Amino acid sequence: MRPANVLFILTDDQGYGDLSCMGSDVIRTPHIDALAQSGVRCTQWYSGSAVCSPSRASLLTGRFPGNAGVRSILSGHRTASGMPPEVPTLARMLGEQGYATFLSGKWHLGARRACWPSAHGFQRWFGFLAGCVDYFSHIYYWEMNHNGSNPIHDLWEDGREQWLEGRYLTELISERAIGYLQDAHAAGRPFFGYVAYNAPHYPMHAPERYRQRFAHLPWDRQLMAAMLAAVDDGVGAICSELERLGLREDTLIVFTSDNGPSRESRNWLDGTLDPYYGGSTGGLRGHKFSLFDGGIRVPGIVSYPRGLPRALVSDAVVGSFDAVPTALAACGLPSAGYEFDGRDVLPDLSGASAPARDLFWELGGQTAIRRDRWKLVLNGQRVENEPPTESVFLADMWDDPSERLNRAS
Ligand SMILES: [Ca+2]
Repeated sequence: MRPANVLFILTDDQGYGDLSCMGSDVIRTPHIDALAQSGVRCTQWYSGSAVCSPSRASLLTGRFPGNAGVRSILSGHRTASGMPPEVPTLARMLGEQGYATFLSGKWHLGARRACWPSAHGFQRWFGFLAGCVDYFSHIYYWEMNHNGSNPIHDLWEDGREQWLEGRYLTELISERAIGYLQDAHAAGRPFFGYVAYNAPHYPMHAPERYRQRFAHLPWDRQLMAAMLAAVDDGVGAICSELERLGLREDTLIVFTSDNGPSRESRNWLDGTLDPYYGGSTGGLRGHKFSLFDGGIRVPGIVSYPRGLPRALVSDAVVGSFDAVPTALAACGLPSAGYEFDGRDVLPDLSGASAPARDLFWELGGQTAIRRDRWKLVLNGQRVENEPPTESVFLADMWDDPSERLNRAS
């Protein structure tokens, strides 16, 4: 049997409700919906954190973020420290087994050279190192508005700065991902690809050709829908290329988001402080930055035609911390020797009943634990910079997935 390929496709600040197959009434994602039809769509998929860097560390290492050495959002200036290089990522694990490894998209796990993707096992990489860039100039403005530092150009390929001004970043990320998987195929090597779209993270930029598709929507939903349409086209192109190369059956694809939708007031990068409401949690409580489910329960799709059922909807409690051990299992490689908080969830996603376990999150002063039907949140905030709503909040997630009724009071 040919070795499995692995593809992680990550979006940024995409809410639980922001796919058409997750019930959105305005967003249209036919290619991602088709991906879900080709595998398992998870209704209780959790990210490792409610913000970018810790969530990405968890996805790439199979650990809860603190155990990967990343507990908070990392800075984006060129000397910013990042995830400790000694923490093994899936790129390093599979690279050591002869896999081609590549990243196309957002890194946000350290901008200094010692923390670059190449230091974490990615043999090829294209994209940017900070938390967000202008989608057309690829300049990181956020820190300029935040602490007065200069804007920083932030687009790279294999360690060399790339000047591709005017090209829409979402399309560039899709193009490079396809190029890298073509190169791996031409070299006769299995691959691990990490396609990390920064859409729909602010700044809210989308070319007119995508906005036109949603001209009937109010502007905030229009932009969200347009940015996700560009991602959806990219996912469709990647899947089509895998089909064309005869690789689709053998490729495990994990599609998810790094955290819930942003309601931050700095989305415009121009000094405007206007909370953005364009993303949807699908009715879950809280947003990005919150350890209520709106911040951490996100879209989750796992497609592996060779090893998983098709068109299955699963309510197994699983998440991004499971992606690495699951990928190793799909590749037929042992997990022994690695420290994981997640586990291989191929059995869970095939419909088998799995042993219960505790899931854990921490962010600033917030802590959360999910055990079976119960979820405990300590000092939970709904959005960034608001005081906690309650010091202790216990929810029955089976009866009350929106965390409305506090069973601890
Ligand atoms: Ca994010």
